[in-house]
Amino acid sequence: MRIGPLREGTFRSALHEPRTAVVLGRWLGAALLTCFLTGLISHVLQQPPDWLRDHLPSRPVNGYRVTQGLHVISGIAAIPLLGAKLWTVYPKLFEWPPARSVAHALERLGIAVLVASMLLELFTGLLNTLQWYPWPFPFRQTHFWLGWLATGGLLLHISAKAPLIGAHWRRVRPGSAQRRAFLATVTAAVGVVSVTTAGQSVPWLRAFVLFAPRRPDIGSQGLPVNRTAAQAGTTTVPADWRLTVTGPRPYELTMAELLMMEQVTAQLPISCVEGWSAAANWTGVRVRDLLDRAGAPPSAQVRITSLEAAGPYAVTEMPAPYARDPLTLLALRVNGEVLSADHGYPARIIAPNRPGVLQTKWVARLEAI
Ligand SMILES: Nc1nc2c(c(=O)[nH]1)N[C@H]1C(S)=C(S)[C@@H](COP(=O)(O)O)O[C@H]1N2
Ligand SMILES: [Mo]
Repeated sequence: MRIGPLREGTFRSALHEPRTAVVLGRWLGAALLTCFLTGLISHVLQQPPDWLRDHLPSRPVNGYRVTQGLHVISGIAAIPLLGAKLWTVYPKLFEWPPARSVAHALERLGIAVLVASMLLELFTGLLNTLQWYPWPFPFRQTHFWLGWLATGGLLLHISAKAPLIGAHWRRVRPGSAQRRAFLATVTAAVGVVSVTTAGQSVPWLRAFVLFAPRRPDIGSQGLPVNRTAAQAGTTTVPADWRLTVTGPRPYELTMAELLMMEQVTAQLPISCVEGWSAAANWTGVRVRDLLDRAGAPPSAQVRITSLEAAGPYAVTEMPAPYARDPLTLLALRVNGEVLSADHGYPARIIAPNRPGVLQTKWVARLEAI
């Protein structure tokens, strides 16, 4: 049976050893933990459980910009780290005998689940940053559950390996030149993929955005556009467009009437779940003022309906903490100009500390619920 890679002495590199695995594992663990926690934040903001809905924080204004930027950067940094970690340990795949005991067999099965879910998780996440969905399942739910599976598998793996990790946590002998070179190469790879991606959310790294799908300063009116008016079928807005606001005292407003209300300007970012973010100056009417005028109670949530006929973001819901925030606007202008069709003309929602997907464009209707 001991043929091919199963033969003794097939793997000669001195780097297939626990100290290298532990050093890489620490970095990888830190990246994955950051990625998991920031991913949970993103999930909760997009789909809050009922008990949390009224307690979501609308501040800090840039909160989601930071957490989602970190989510994408740490996920991308994890890719070369995982590659290096798997390379370090892959001779174990050909261990002989394949299972020494039931416990050993279970541990190997656990590692199979861990590696498979981790690879799929990072792969789906990476493709999502490119807005490419070549699979039949819904991205967000799959990414969420795979995240739990991978993190659970990781915790089991760490506890199973705790004695080995402990034994190699501190350096006992000076590291070999070969290991230093390997770790330096991995560090360089992580640095390059992180820095060339981070510029999509970190303004002072903008010059290095090579790998990121977006440059946050390129697009209509100086902002990127994720879904254009042409894609959404909203290039022509009906001439008799009116904003409908429902509540105890429903009403409609023309654009001229909206412009007669108090106009507020706020600097707020669009923070896309795919990792890019960009700040802009938005001017418009406070959502709070519109709801008060309809007699909605302070605890009311708002259902926002777009002119967009179909699409996952044609209708969104905004919990009360955002609706009451004085910075949450029904924006009519961006950076001093009337919104372009691609940025949501005639009106769009912009709220602090919110995922970009929920900043609804081409708004037609606000319902206090
Ligand atoms: N009606 C509607 N609004 C939408 C979307 C959409 O598909 N339909 N896309 C959202 C997404 S994913 C993001 S990141 C932001 C992008 O805003 P921008 O195109 O104005 O930069 O708009 C959001 N608003
Ligand atoms: Mo987005």
